Amino acid sequence: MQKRGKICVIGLGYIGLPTATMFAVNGFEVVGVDVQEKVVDIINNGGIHIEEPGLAEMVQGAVMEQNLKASTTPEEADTFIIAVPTPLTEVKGADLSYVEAAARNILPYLKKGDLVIVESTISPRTTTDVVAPILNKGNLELGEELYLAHCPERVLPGKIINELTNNNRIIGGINEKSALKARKLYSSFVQGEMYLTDATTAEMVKLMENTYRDVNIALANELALIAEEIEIDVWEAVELANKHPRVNVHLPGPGVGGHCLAVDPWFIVESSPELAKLITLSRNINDSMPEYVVEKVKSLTRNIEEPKIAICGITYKGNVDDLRESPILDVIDNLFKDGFKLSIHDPHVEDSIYNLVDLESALAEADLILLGADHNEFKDIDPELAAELMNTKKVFDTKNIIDHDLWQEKGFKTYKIGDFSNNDWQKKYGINEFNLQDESGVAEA
Ligand code: SAJ
Repeated sequence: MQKRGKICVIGLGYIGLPTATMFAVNGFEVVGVDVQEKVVDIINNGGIHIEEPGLAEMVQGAVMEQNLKASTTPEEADTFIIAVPTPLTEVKGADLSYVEAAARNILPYLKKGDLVIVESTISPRTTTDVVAPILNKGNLELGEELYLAHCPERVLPGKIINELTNNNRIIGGINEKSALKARKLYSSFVQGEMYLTDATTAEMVKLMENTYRDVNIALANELALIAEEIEIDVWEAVELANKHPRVNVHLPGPGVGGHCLAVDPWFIVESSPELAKLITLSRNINDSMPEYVVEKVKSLTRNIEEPKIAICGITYKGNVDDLRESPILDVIDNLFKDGFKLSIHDPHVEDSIYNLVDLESALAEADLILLGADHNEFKDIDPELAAELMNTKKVFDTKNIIDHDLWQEKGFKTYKIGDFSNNDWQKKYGINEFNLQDESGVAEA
């Protein structure tokens, strides 16, 4: 079959691999480039190294049909898509070194008429002030002979294939010709609307989307703590508030993780530190949630000698295998430092660092289950089985996923973030007074 063109995708991670695959199954010849040889080998053998529903079959098919291959070096192509990570620097700025390296690496392979697209999330003005100057070092006139656009990815891990197809897309060109060329490319599979703008606006749109969500989650977390103080259940209150047609309060949780919400707002703070007051405060509120969880765990186990905590779910959110910026990892580190015995279970993660065990081993002789991620599997944990295995029947459900009535019927004390009603220890002692003793002088759990 006649190919629609050749695409070279730099970076085969959570965004690069699904994007490369979508183009490959839609008529393009695609070479995906990654610095990790292991990743390249896995893909060339038709496998995948990340968890994403529907992706494995697509990669396998595309590799078998020879529409997709992986390599450690770029090749000549008509389009180059940069989808490498932009981590936080130590001072919470955007580390653009991978984007810069990718732009430098493709330079020798660029020819007249090619299009370069940056999909990585980048700080304001990176396309024009960082990427363009690198590409300008070649002998092609940018905007006339070589086209450049920023088309931020906006897909939700766990739903990437569907969202790549159906989401609206922002196309930010360094000039109109670049934007039009990029739109034509994505129209090969994107069914959502495509909105053309300039590159800097596109950069800011992407950052604004994740900042909007982060700020709203910070609000939900703040409201959760207030709910405990005024003795109501925040989950019920949020549900009722959201009955209003113009209100969408987000949900509280153990913190905000992932490589997007916990990172992107800092890029705005870095570029406008004096002005980004609310954004900074929200980041700090969300970053303080793991500490709150640790304090609660201490409080809930304070009269148990050498309590064992069964931590279920360590990913940054449910039904993914991604540990990046996961707030539960902070919780684990702190509980570990405080000398707690921990047994850790996560059916989505293969990792040697955390000594992961199966569910039953995790629950055996535990004094508290700490549910840290809303994996579907956890909704079905049988409280009777848990009761048989555990020493103390307590669950702290940070994502509010279990059926609390059912667990309570089976003799468990269940706890949520932002809920006063189940927290009988609080009724007695007041919300922030951890480690207090009851009238008899015996510390209560
Ligand atoms: N979370 C809450 N409360 C909520 C919603 C989420 O505490 O009400 C937490 C989650 O548990 C998780 C974190 O926030 O720790 C982030 O999860 P998420 O599902 O909100 O987002 P991500 O990081 O998986 O993906 C986001 C998406 N952005 C938006 O929805 C605006 C996605 O569309 C982006 O493509 C992605 O960031 C990205 O790559 O930037």
